[in-house]
Amino acid sequence: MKFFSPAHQALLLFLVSVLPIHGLILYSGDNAANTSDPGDGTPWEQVGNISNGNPQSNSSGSVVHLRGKYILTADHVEVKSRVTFDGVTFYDVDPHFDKIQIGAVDMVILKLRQDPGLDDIVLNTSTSEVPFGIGPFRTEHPTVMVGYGRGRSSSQEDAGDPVVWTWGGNATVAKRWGTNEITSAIDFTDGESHAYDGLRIRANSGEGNSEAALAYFDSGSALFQEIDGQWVLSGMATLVQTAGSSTFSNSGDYNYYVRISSYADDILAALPNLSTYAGWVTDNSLQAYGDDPSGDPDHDGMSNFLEYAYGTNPLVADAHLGLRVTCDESDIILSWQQSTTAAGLSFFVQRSDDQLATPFEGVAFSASQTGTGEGITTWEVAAPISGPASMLRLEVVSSE
Ligand SMILES: [Ca+2]
Ligand SMILES: [Ca+2]
Ligand SMILES: [Ca+2]
Repeated sequence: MKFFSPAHQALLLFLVSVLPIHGLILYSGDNAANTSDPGDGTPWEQVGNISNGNPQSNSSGSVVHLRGKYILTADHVEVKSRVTFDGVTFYDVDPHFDKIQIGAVDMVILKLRQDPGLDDIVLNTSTSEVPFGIGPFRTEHPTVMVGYGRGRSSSQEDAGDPVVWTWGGNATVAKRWGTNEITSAIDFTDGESHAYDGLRIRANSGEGNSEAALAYFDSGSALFQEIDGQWVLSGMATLVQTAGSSTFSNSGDYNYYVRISSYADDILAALPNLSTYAGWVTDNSLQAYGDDPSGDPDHDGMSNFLEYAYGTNPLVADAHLGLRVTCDESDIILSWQQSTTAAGLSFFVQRSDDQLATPFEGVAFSASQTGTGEGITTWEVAAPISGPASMLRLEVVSSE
């Protein structure tokens, strides 16, 4: 593909300027406990809640941020319109993106309209999630559950012995963390056509107040582990052993997660490749608005291809971020930003000294990088003014 910046059409010399499932239940039972970042490196900020805008009243489950605009949740979680990671800022779920199920796993990828600006999650690829060895030789990784669902019933004051906390009532939906330990890896089927490699945890007594179990709206929530000094996503919550309550004892309730290490490659392969035009089209849901490279659905004068190359938004009029032109006494100065994600692009400055009567030719001006930004770099070329009327243009060529 090859495109020219439309700004060249007005680029006459001497122009001064051209426009150019369910919250965690804690063993301690406290509905208000563990509702802020544990501060141990757990990727707390990456877990959110999916709702129609009010997690307290219309939540359907939890989500885990993957990278960019993409999130994971359980297939059985109803897709609703909004996601929040902090209860303050809400992001629209993109209705033009068809959720991607990973095989027969109770796990899907959804897409947000906007990038929440969170770090990329690290998916666990090690099969050492399950503790091994016995006694003093036992090895286990620090394991933290983070869910954004409803806590225990606030009307229940005594959990009894063994400890049985009931869910729901007028408990609040909030992000919570708890600790646990993986007991085993299992082949799992749920009777609803899902079959997958799973991980199992057990709600135990005697493991401290932060020992936790899944509850309402924790489906799609995260099981993080610190493995070899790095916090990774080892599990995504799918099921609990009993609904409506959590039993903590030596043989307490089981909770189930998708074993991420079995599917890390599949998850990453399912995401669009943002270094290609086709992947960028998917990322921007341009199929719904017109994805032709020469199209201009936001009517800002920049084609979709140039928006891809410049790293601008194809659905927002932001042509001021594309090619800009200024002059000083001796030079025309072209400046622009370009995407650092798009691959195989080359940018060439070309000149015609006779108002298009002669063909444009490449000129030997080397662009210098003037800065970096979120996903972009900025560039500038100073071209000496010569002749009575010259035109410059920027050619953008893709190797695709
Ligand atoms: Ca346990
Ligand atoms: Ca446009
Ligand atoms: Ca635009």
